[in-house]
Amino acid sequence: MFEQEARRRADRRCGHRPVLRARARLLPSSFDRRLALGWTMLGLGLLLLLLASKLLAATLDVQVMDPAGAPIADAVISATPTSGKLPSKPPQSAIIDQIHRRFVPLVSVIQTGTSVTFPNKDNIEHDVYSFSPAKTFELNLYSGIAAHPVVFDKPGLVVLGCNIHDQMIAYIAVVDTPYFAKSDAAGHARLDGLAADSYDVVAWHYRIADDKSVTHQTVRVDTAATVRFALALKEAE
Ligand SMILES: [Cu+2]
Repeated sequence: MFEQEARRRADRRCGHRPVLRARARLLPSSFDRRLALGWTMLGLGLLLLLLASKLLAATLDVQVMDPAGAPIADAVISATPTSGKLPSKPPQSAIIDQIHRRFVPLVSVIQTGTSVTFPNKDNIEHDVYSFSPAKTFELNLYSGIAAHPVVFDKPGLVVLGCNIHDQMIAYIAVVDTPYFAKSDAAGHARLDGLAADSYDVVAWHYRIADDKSVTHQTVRVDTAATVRFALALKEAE
C-alpha cells in the first residue's frame, strides 16, 4: 500500500515535470522582457530628469557699468545662494600664464579649493609670489612649465607679483561658490546652471573705488534674472 502510494506520487511528480520545464523555459523570456522594459523605463525616466534639471537650471545675466553707463570689463561676479545650499563640485583647476612679462589673464576668479598652475612661457625666469592672507606662497625662479600647482584653499583676494619684474601683477578672486563669472568687454557676465534660490550677488573690480560702489545685491533667481551693477573705478595707474 505504501509502495503504491509512493509510486503514484512519483508518477505525479514525473507527470508534472514536463509542464514545469515548459514553464521554466517560458519564465526567463518573459522575465527578460519585463527586465528590458524596466531598464527602458528607467532610462527614459533619467532622460526626463536630466531634461527637467536642464530646464529648471536658471541663468543670471549681469551687466556691469561705471556711473556714466560705460561698460566695465574684468569685473568679478559671484553668486551665493542665501539658503546656503551649494552643489558639491569636484576640485577644479586653472592656469595663469606668464607671457611677455605679464600674467595672463590679469584677473581670474576661481572656487575655493582650485589648483592653479603658473606656466612661464617667456625665455627668462620669473619668481611668482603672493603676500595676500588668503594665500601666501612663492614659486622660486623658474622657467617653462616646471612650476607645481598651488591650491587656493581659502576665499579672498590674492594679488600676484614677480620678484624680478615689479610691473608684473595679477589678481585672483577666490570665492566659496561654483557660481561665478567675469564681465566681458561689453560689461556682460552670465552665470549658468543655477538652482532656483535667492542669491547674494557680489561684484568686484581690481580698480574699484570702495566708497562709491554698490557691490552687493540680493536677487531671486527662478528661471532667468538680470542684475545691474554700477561700479566707480579709480583711475588706471
Ligand atoms: Cu618676472
